[in-house]
Amino acid sequence: MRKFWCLFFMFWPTLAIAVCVVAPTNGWWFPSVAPWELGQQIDDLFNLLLIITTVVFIGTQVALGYVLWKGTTVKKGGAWFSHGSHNLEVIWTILPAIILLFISLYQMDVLARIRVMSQFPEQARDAPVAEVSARQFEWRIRYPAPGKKLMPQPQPTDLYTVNDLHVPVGKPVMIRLRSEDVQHSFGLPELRLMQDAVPGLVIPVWFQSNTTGKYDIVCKELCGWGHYKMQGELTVELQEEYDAYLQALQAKMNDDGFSAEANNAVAQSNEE
Ligand SMILES: [Cu+2]
Repeated sequence: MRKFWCLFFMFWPTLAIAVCVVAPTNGWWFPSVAPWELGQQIDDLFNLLLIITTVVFIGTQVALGYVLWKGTTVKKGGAWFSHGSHNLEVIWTILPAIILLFISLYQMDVLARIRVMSQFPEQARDAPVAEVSARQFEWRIRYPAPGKKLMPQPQPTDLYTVNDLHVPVGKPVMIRLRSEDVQHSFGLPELRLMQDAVPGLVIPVWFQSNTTGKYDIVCKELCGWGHYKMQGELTVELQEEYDAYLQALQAKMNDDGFSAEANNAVAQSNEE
């Protein structure tokens, strides 16, 4: 019976590792990374952390399995006790400390490029393409009118969409991320990007896609009952298509009688 329990407890970590090994080839892994340098670097960082944790996981599970198996052969009354090993404790304190220190230093450069605004590409920093406001349960998007700059405060000429973000291909773009109610998280899985949207803060986020196409925008923070349906679409298109899109959006809003007053009303309700 003791052998059964030993095998039972060892079965689960073995199964977990087996699933992880076959996952990438079965499409149970991340979507493939969009072609941009920082996305690839984030992916590489993730893989490095995965390798480190996998090695540690296998090591500890093998040690656990060894101890369990040894325990199955102990005769009644034959158990031995240990008061621990000073040397072992020093090793398993210092070794993780060194690994954690290495990780924290190693990832600093990539983290700074994503998070620190002074490290953003100048082109993106100077001209945010849109303001994305998360709210239960949608992404509200405010663009400046064609040829205008996005201002911190909503302008009468601004253009609005919901769950539909367009950006030009091949150049760094920046959005201003806000939340109108609770905490959300703006996620672009294919670009390996994730940023919390925090009420009361305007957080700059930059990214770049070097191929045209459509990507998912998902909420990565449980934000209420409708969290699951908080999905948008990122369309990366040629500069001409992007310009035409904004023109068409402007024409549509004019046709719909989406006047400056109405715009202001939306803007004000956004502010509340
Ligand atoms: Cu959300």
